[in-house]
Amino acid sequence: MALTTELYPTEISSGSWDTGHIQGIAVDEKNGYVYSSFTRMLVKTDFHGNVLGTVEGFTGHLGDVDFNEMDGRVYGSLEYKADEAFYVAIFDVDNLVRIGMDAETSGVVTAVHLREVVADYTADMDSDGIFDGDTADTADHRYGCSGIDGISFGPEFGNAEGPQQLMVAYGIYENNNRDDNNYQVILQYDVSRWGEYERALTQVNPHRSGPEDVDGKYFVRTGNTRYGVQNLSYDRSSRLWFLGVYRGSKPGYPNHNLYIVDGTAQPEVELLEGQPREEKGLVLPLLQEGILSEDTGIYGWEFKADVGFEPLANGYFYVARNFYDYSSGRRQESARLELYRWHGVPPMGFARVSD
Ligand SMILES: [Ca+2]
Ligand SMILES: [Ca+2]
Ligand SMILES: [Ca+2]
Repeated sequence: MALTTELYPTEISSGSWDTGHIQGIAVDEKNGYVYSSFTRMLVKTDFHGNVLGTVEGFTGHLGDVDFNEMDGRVYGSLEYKADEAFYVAIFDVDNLVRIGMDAETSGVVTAVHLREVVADYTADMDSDGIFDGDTADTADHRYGCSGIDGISFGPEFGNAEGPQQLMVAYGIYENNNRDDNNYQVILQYDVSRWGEYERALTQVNPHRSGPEDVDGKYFVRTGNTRYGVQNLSYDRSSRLWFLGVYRGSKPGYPNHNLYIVDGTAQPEVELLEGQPREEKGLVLPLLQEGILSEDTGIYGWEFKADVGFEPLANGYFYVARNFYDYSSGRRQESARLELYRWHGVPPMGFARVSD
């Protein structure tokens, strides 16, 4: 059932599940579906929280998700760090019609491998001949890359009228002892050419079918965070990109939990600060609004946007609030989506919409 903005429920239950915590949400407004990633499963509900189906059996980490209005499918970031395999998982959600569908054998999921992420994740930055693997306590991982999480469709940066692209943000390890991890990193892909790469998910023997190169790579200077951009979202009405993060702890930085990029602002080629070798990159300026840290020039906001954050029409947003549900006698991961409206006044920028 399609909804008008007057009919958005002010709360939607995501259900309670034996899995990891909620990681991201995607909304198909036209058909009235909500998709929630719970780390090892994808849940499909309607706007009343009725569960319509699940995809289960992911052995990796399913992160943030977004709905592609062009092809009617859901795209999510999917990591297998031990295998050094990083994917965009693509869900054929029209066929997601029952609970307990299998990630590999149901035919609902295909995956496209992202070579660029492997190169940065596995970079031996101190050139000691050893890649230290999945740990934050190392000089390895270019830019501090821990993998991928935030994902969103939207126009190319600085070209808000342009065709939609898929943007995938890096996870970045929290490490206060290095200077090359103060940028968020966002990869751009034109998925209209991805048909040739899509393969079924093969988790025991991860396939490597995917584009050789990115279609864009951008840097946003926020200071270090804990695991980078958790939720990435583009809001058409404001033309803003929202980067929800787990707060970092690096001294000298403001360490906010939300940063915003103006989708109309032009990226500029700049020397990237703090890199071990001189390196230039396309840097995106932060929106020059919010809470300014005078020392660093970094603008940020204070709003939890890290486990599910999705722009709707006309300035409305659903934001996930995660909690444990003990009602079954055991601890289950649960969440509810709360309706907010963007007003742009710091520190939060948002007001709760209630009945
Ligand atoms: Ca090393
Ligand atoms: Ca996450
Ligand atoms: Ca997203």
